[in-house]
Amino acid sequence: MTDVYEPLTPESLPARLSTLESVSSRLGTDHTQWSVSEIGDGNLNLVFIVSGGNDSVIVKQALPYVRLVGDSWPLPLYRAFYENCALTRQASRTSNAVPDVFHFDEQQALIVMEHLRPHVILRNKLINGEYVSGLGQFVGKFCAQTAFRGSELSMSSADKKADVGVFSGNVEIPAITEALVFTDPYFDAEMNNHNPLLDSVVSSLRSNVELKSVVQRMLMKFASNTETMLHGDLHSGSIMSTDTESKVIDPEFAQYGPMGFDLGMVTANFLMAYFSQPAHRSSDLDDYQQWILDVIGETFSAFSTEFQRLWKSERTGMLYPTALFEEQGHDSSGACDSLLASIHTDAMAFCGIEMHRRCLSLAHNADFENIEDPGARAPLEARNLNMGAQLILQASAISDASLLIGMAEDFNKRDVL
Ligand code: SR1
Ligand code: MG
Repeated sequence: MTDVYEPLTPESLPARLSTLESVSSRLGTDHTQWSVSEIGDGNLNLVFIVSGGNDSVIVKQALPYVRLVGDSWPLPLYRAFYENCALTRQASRTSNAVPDVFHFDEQQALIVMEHLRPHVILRNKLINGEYVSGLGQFVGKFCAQTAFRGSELSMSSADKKADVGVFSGNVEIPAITEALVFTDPYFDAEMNNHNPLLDSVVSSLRSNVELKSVVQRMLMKFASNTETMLHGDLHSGSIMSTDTESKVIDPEFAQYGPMGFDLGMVTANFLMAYFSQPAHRSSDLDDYQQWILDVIGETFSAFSTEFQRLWKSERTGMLYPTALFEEQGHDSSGACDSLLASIHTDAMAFCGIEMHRRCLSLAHNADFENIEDPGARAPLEARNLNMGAQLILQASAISDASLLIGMAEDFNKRDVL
C-alpha cells in the first residue's frame, strides 16, 4: 500500500489491501474475486464490507474532514490511532464485547476488523420494535468493566498517567463533544437545528441560567476529570446486536473522563428510543416501552453489581487501597457505595445533556428524525427535552434507576405542547 494517505474507494480497495496477509488469509489471495460495498452511514468515516470466499471483514478509514458536514470542517486522520488504542484496551478489559482488530495502518488511518454478523445497529432494532435479550446486562457490565479497569482503582498510577498522556494528543475529537454536546444546544449556534414547533421549549431552556451553569460544570468535569478511559460516544448507533447478543463498536471518541459519562450517554439514547416509540408503533406500544425501561433498570443494576464485584476482586490500583481498609479490618463497601452514588449523579446529568443535544445541536438521531411529520415529532421531543432539564437540575435527587424510570413514565404522559 502507498505511504501517502489516500481515501479508499470500492474500486481501489481490493488491489490496495491485497498484500495484507490478515485480509487475504480470510478472503482469499485473488483480490479480483473480492466484493466491496461502502456502508458508512455515520457522521465521520468511510466504512466498507469486503467479502471473499465465505468470509468478510470491515475496513474503516478516517476521512480528513467531518463527513456529515464536508471538507469545510477538517478533522485529523490521527483519530484512527486513538480508535485503535481504544479497541485494544476495551478488548482486554471486557470479554467478547468489541470487534477483533485484524490490522491497523496509521498512515492510511485505516482499521481492518471483524465483520459482526448478523448483528445490526441497535438503534435500528429499537426503532423497529425488536427485542434484544440481555441488552441491559451487557451494557451495564461493559460500562462497569471499562470504567473500573481503566482507572486507578485497577491500574497502577504510572500506567494510568502514561495512558492519559497518550490520549492527551487527541484534541479535535473531544472538542467536537465539548461544542456539540455541552455548549451549542444552549445558544443559537451556527450548526444547530431544531424542530421549529419546539421554539417555546427551546427558548425556555436557553434562558435558564441555572441549567446552563450546571451543564458547564459537567463540561468542566468531562474535560478535566481523567477518572477512566471512556468510549466517549456510547449511543445506540455504537452498539450492534442480534436478538441475543450485543457488541460495542466505534470508540473513536475515546478519551479520559468521568466514570458516569458513558453510562449517562447510553441511558439517554435508551430514553430517546422510549419517548419516540408512539410514532413508530401502536399495537405493542406499551409492552415495548416497558421493555426499554426494563433495559434501563437492568443496565444500572448490572453496572453496580459488576462494579462492586470488581471492587472486591480487582482493586489493585492506587485508589482506595486494601492496605487502608481490609488490611485494617475495615469494610470498604460503604466507600464503594458512595463512589457509585457519585457516578450515578454524574450519569443523570450527562444523560440529560445528551437528551438535549440530540434535538437541538448538529447531530440528531434517527429515533426522532425518522418521524417525518414535525407535528407528530414535536410533542415527543418536548417530553424528552423537559425530562433532560430535570435530570440536569436534579441529578443528585434521582438516586436510583427506579426514580429515573418513574420520571420517564411521568414525562411520557405529559402533553407539553
Ligand atoms: C460532527 S460529529 C457529530 C457526532 O457524531 C458522532 O457520532 C458523535 O456523536 C458526534 O457528536
Ligand atoms: Mg461513531
